[in-house]
Amino acid sequence: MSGHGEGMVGPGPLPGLDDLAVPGRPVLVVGMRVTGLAVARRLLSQGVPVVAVDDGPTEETRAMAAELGIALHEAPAAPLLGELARGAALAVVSPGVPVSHPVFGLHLPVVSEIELAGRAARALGIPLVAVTGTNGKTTVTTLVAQVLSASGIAAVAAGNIGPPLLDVVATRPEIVVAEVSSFQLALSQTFRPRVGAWLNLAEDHLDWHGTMDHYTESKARIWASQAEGDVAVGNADDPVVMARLAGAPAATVLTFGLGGPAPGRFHEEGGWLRTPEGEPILAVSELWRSLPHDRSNALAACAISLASGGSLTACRRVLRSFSGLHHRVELVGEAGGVRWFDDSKATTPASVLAALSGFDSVVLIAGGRNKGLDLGTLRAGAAHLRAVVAIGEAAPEVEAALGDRVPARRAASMAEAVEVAGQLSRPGDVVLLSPGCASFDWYRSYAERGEDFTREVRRRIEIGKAVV
Ligand code: UMA
Ligand code: ADP
Repeated sequence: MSGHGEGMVGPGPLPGLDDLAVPGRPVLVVGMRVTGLAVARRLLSQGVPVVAVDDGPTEETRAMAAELGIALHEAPAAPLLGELARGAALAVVSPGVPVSHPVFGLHLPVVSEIELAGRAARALGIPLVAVTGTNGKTTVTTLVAQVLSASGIAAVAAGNIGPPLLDVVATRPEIVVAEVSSFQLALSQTFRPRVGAWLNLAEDHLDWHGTMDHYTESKARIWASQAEGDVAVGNADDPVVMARLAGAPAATVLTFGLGGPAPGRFHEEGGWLRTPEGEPILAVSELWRSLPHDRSNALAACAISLASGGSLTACRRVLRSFSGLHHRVELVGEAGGVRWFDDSKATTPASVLAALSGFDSVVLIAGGRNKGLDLGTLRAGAAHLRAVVAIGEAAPEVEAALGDRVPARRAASMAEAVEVAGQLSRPGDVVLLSPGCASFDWYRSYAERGEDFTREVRRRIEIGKAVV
């Protein structure tokens, strides 16, 4: 079967996948976008037949399946799916396929792509550093990859952050820093990072997981297969993470937290980020920004990087030069004494509250597609608000959460939201797009939502300048 998708699959067959395959029987790949295509290409290149299922294919999906020469079953009804499952050795499902999908319960082993990637990495001796948590994964993963690179270790960031882990492992890098989501962990069996970090836990993705218990158990899988020689890193300020860390099987446990020194804890003291031994890493004032979650993320990145072979000098250099990621409390512009921030990546109430904690008087633009979360928790940030502009499908929930505390207005488009927020703001205020919800009601991604906001804000600022 070689020849399919050549040039995108890395050099040579990957070891470590044989245990999962049954000669002559296909693997059922469910979901054919970024993850599914990577899995299909990899398996085909190794001579494993693939049958694909996608419940919402696009023209591109169809074209890719045709190019790979595989059968694509579009939203198969239960009998056909059952028949495909009976013939298959295994199903590999994409992260977006929820546990309520009928592929579960068909007496067919079901795994995620990181399970395949983890097996291959182990067989190749490529160390995996994995980062999970409700919020801060991408920021910390980016920082760790940068610190390792600055330490002279050729590290590659992969996983939920963008490039599928399987694709990256296939290029045989020196080390991989993997951002792993609860979806990916939920269907892992033997995934064993050399260094595994769990940053925090708050309500998220309940539309996928069904219950908070299932979400928590999925996250806890980051540590479940660790053993001798591995390092577990957890957040000392998060009681659920700490409770799970107490039972983690890793030989070495490190923590990070803002609550002062303790054995094995990267901490803050006297205005400095410090190692567990009290050695100064960096003054908090030298960070790109110093909201509590920024300091926590910086400490986490140091703990993970040093446990993965990075140097303290590189931690200092990277933390000094880092300026934050796009769409995460990013300053878009300032006009008339009002600063406008894009925090479109805030898709949970917890991340909205983290952003609000940095400002005194905010006009908040919030709403979108709720992921099954209690938006009532936004009330904890009411003291920081001047007003709220509710958008998208969850607008009534945002109004119900905050409408009795602060003025609330509804907007039917981003342009209107920006206009209304401008009217409600006063000099010295911040206007913050921090939706606490997914973007899929109006957009294809949080990035598209952030770009739309940025465009509207810039337009408004330009018009303001022209009027003056
Ligand atoms: N599909 C089905 N049946 C379903 C659900 C989806 O067939 O029941 C199909 C869709 O029609 C589509 C495909 O599955 O064709 C989409 O699969 P997917 O949603 O898993 O998306 P991928 O393109 O494979 O991207 C995934 C991650 N997406 C999700 O977790 C939802 C990407 O994370 C990740 O970057 C990528 O793999 C590579 O690892 C995105 C994300 O939103 C950024 N992640 C969540 C988050 O960060 O909050 C966890
Ligand atoms: P993730 O990859 O887990 O979604 P990101 O680094 O992309 O995390 O940040 C997503 C959102 O969460 C942004 O709004 C960001 O400001 C916020 N955030 C980042 N780190 C934390 C943290 N440690 N606690 C709470 N919120 C955070």
